[in-house]
Amino acid sequence: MTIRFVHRAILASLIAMSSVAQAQDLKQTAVPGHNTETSEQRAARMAWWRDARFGMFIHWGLYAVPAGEWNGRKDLAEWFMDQTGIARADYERFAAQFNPTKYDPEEWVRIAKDAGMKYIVITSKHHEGFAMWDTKGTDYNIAKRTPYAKGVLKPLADAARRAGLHFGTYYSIMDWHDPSQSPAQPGKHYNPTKMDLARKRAYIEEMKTELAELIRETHTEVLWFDGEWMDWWTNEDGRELYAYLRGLDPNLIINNRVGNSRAGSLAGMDKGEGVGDFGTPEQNIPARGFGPGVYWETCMTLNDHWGYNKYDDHWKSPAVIVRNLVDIASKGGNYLLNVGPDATGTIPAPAVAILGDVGSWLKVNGESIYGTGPTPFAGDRGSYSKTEKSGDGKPKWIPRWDWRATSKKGKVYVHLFEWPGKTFRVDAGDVHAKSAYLLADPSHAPLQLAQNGKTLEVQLPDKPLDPVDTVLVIETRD
Ligand code: FHN
Repeated sequence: MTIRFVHRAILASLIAMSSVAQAQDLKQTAVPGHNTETSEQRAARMAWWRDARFGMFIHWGLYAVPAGEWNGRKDLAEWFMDQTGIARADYERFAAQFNPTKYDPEEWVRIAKDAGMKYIVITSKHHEGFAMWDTKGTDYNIAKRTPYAKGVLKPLADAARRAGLHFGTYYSIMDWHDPSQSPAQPGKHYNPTKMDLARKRAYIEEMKTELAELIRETHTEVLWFDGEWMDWWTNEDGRELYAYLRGLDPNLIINNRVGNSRAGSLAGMDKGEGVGDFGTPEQNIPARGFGPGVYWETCMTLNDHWGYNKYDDHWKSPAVIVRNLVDIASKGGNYLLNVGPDATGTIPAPAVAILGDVGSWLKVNGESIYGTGPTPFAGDRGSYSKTEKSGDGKPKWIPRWDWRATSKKGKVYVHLFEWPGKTFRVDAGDVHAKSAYLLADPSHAPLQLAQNGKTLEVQLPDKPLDPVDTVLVIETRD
């Protein structure tokens, strides 16, 4: 599904208005008989994921074969079946053409690691219903139906772990191929599918079989559900599935799309009581964070498609990606950035180049991202207008883009996107500064710093060390 980037500020403020209240619910995801987990235990289970901050999303499936093109259309990708209304039997033919001989899981992991990403989440089964491993749940899978004749998930999981990265799997609840579900408009659109309720239990058991295999065979650490917005999938179904999966692996981390509490909203946070461990804003960055104890992760395309589209060269720049990552970390969230490999098993070269540049920035400035907490300052994300109102009559949120902050015990990292000139001045709030230096300056030469009550001033050199983001480190007494 292509989403051209609307003006970031408009989208952020629209979403901001609705997200805060929703986030509170994620804290109380109670699952009967399973939720004896204290918030400390939960924090421990989520620790690696929260500290990682940056991951690679991989959308790969049969839709890579047509590469975005069909009957003159060039805007297609993983929603090929729904956008063309093609019959299942015709779409199945792409399986015979799917033979990714260039697939090199070590190379994919190298690209992710070089980009500074700490975990990988790959589509095990997208809406098309095609399984990327040799599952007993359906014979509509890569081992049974393609000339490649073997799964691609376990080799990637093993390569990721050899490189010290964590591994997760995306799984769609909606299945455009499964006979239990029928297209919304036959011949036109599959989404949102209708479920034959007499076959729902059997489909859920099939899902459990497949998910248990993913846990057992790939030791997936994150289950990234999606395609949950149909009326036949309920929060109760989500709670049951969540308890079943955490029963199989108590360390599992499961997103909030296991339930049906987003109401399909791209804001990605739960409306009312939710299920799952983290919220999933999609193609947007919330205006502010959601406070301690609320986990969330923005997922985003690197161009305009999740799946491979050979015509899509609307790539985001490394600067945009770095600043998105910083913006998200400053609000206490994670960033899951997507690539869509082609049918040969190759990640597009422009994506590899952009990720390489992002990785270069993280090689110098990684400590200001990994394992950090949100900003301790009030003003870096923006402020409420004293005059303008937004749609709901509340003061309008005016985001700012010149700097952000992340924090760790004893340190605050000020990310300067725009150089403030000779002096960086900020209302320090509860921060008590003792010294400052620039992170990219290997000598960490001390900068002149003065704090008079809440006003903190740091004298800066004339020019930034990095035009994308120069990190000013403030060491604190806290
Ligand atoms: O329909 C999917 C889409 O193809 C893609 O997988 C994204 C990724 O988060 N999720 C759904 C749209 O919300």
